[in-house]
Amino acid sequence: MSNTLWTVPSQGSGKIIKAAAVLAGVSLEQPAAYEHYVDNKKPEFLEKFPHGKIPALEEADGFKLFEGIAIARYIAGINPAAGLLGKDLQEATLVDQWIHLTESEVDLYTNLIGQLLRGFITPYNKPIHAAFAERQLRALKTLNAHLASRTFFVGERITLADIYIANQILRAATVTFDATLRKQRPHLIRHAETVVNQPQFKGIFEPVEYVEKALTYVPPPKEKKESA
Ligand SMILES: N[C@@H](CCC(=O)N[C@@H](CS)C(=O)NCC(=O)O)C(=O)O
Repeated sequence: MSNTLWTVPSQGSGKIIKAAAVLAGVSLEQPAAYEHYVDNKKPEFLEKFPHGKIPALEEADGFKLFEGIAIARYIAGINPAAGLLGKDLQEATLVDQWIHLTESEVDLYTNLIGQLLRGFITPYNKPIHAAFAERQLRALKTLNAHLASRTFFVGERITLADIYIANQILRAATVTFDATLRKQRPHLIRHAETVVNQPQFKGIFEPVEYVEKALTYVPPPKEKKESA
């Protein structure tokens, strides 16, 4: 089966899909040529993927899919023997549970805080920033506590939950999840490093720069008033 995956090397969801594909034994090809923010706006791309975003997947039989988690779950399910969705329906649902918690209560806030800090959401609002950070911390606490007595999130083998969560924890560690917080929740980094450093994932996850202190807002320099 030939699958084409549209992504870019820096895209987290693309890395998660590629890692799942490696463990599931599914081969993924790149599109012949793809320029992000150009080709995804073209009618031929929109005809296949109407939301106009990557990652996006097309199989040889014409089956098409977009949304990173949906693609990752599909790829992970192609080869049930790989165990990426657990061994039964209960484990598959636990995989979903941990992914969903991380998506909606860790990654969402890494994104929103990142957008506040970069001035993409204006005006900057300190109490909102603090509320987002607090909500994320609550989820990080839950995830960390679950790992205190386990190597992996569900069962005894790597599942899609581990791949997804490892990537999002490392991403948070570049914005909000700073040295003090990491020390208080040590299982998360131990787990994330274990997952991304699996020899099969070589070349997919690159090292990230952990922040020492959570990033803070730096107001843009005031424009000088022109003298009359
Ligand atoms: N909900 C989507 C979001 C994907 C997404 O935001 N992709 C960005 C990556 S930069 C994109 O393709 N943006 C292109 C655009 O907005 O035109 C998912 O989880 O896969």
